[in-house]
Amino acid sequence: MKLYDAMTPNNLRVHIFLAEKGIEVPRQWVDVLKGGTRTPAFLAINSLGELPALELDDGRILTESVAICRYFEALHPAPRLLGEGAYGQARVEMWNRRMELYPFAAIGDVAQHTLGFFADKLEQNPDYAAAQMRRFDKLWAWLDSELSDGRAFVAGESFTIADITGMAVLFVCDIMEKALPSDLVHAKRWEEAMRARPTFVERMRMAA
Ligand SMILES: N[C@@H](CCC(=O)N[C@@H](CS)C(=O)NCC(=O)O)C(=O)O
Repeated sequence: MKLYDAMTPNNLRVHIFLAEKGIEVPRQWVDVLKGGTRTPAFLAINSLGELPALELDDGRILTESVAICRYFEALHPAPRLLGEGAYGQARVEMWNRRMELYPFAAIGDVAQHTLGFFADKLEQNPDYAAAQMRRFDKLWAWLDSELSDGRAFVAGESFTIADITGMAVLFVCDIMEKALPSDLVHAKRWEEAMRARPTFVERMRMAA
């Protein structure tokens, strides 16, 4: 088994997922900034030219960070990061989708429409980037209001993949030098807890 890896926001999701479960997987580092995801050899692994990708021992490939996480959850169920039981699993899915489709996608669009690295990948639009940043600010306030019920984690009282997707949001905010508002006390409480979590601290140390 081999994980095609780099210190990108989506790889961070898989890193944290594996680290929380204590799973070690051989990695092949891909130099994203030098175009390592855009070579014919890598496009044969993932035709979208994106990380992460997981190659199984028999050569089968899985891409999409959540699909890769789901594969490891099935192999190593404890601790459960995708929820437990019919309601629990659906609730974690709901919250992971919400975190992915709203704050992560919004700040991701800001990055993609701003950073030179993406200039040849999509038509960058600075006005759209600014609008997505305003959208992100509203979504962070929405998350704050959701967390005002005092729950410890995004999907409830245990740490799940929904928090991990939130950590990826924090990582992109750091890359974009976007400070999160300190007056949103519930979102701030959650943010501080995530930034103090050993698996996140370790990944940030590796990224530095
Ligand atoms: N939906 C995909 C998104 C993957 C993705 O956007 N990967 C980025 C890094 S966060 C990438 O590899 N970009 C390389 C490139 O654009 O060349 C997933 O979750 O795996």
